[in-house]
Amino acid sequence: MIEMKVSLKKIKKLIASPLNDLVFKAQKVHKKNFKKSDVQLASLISIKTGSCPEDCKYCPQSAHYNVELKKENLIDLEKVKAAAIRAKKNGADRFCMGAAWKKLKDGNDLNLVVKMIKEIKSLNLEACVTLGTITQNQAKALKKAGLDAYNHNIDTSPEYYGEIISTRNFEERLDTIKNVREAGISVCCGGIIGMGESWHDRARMLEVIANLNPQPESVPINSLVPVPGTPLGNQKPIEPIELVRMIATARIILPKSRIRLSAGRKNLSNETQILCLLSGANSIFYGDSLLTTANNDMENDKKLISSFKEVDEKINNNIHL
Ligand code: SAM
Ligand code: DTB
Ligand code: SF4
Repeated sequence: MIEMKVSLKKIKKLIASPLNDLVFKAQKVHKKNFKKSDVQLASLISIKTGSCPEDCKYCPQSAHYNVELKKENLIDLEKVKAAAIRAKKNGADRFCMGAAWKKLKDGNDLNLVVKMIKEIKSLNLEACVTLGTITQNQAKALKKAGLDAYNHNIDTSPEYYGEIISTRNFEERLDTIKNVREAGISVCCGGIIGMGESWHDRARMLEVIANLNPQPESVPINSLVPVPGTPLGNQKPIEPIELVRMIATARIILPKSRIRLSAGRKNLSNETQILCLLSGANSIFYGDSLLTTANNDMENDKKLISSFKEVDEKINNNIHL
């Protein structure tokens, strides 16, 4: 297979193109690659909360900052099972478990996570975990348990990475992604906007993601949730259209990936969210909370998805004319 490189120049040209051209292009790519109005609902649970040794400046779970947070050791299987059953009843398709670890430990932690994955799979949900750095053998064990996807974000550009995290480097992130891929688990890899990065950094982040070979099946685009007590707690929110530009560009250069409109939806109007879905996002995090912060109301989300489907149908059938 010939590897097609997505160039930084192309990405920058897309991101900066007139909004209607960008969104139109993204819609064409989207319609070619996905069934219309297919929006996956992914629910999240934090299985181990806070006291993380890493110093990610955006993260309320880092032990380096003074954040009001209920810390919790690895929770038990029954709690996960109950949450997954609830998520399924509420209509979720995918269940993602996150742990505030630098790396996964063999023994009790790995064994319990394996049991959790089996439980999720027995409910016929897609299973995703995000547990920090993992080794080749751990990736194999997670795959054997039935894990569908592993989330490991690069978060920002390689150049800006050091401004945001000092306790690990960018290359280590790529190593774990490689271990996940080689074990046959699908890759979920995205990042965050709104951390003070430039448009160059945003384009570079997309460049790295789009040139993973094969491309990640799933790409979460998070907007920073500024949490008081973290170094980015006072960060100014992004303009909603900046997010639309990121999503539409991601859709074009990652034509077959599921682009996830992720953290930060609480600050977005319904209209902005619909515009994100029309620009190529085809998943949201769904449920009362993200990992440690609040998420949008589920009833409102159900209404949002049905208004999106309505608008999308109209566009498909040209009855808006
Ligand atoms: N500890 C593991 C790791 O960092 O890979 C897994 C959990 S970590 C919380 C998962 C992802 O959540 C991060 O990579 C980051 O992209 C996102 N995240 C964390 N805090 C956030 C915030 N305040 N706003 C937006 N995204 C955030
Ligand atoms: C991802 O990219 N975003 C989700 C999921 N992967 C694990 C996490 C968002 C966390 C937002 C802050 C919080 O709730 O702690
Ligand atoms: Fe720890 Fe992950 Fe938060 Fe970084 S993003 S502090 S690694 S939980």
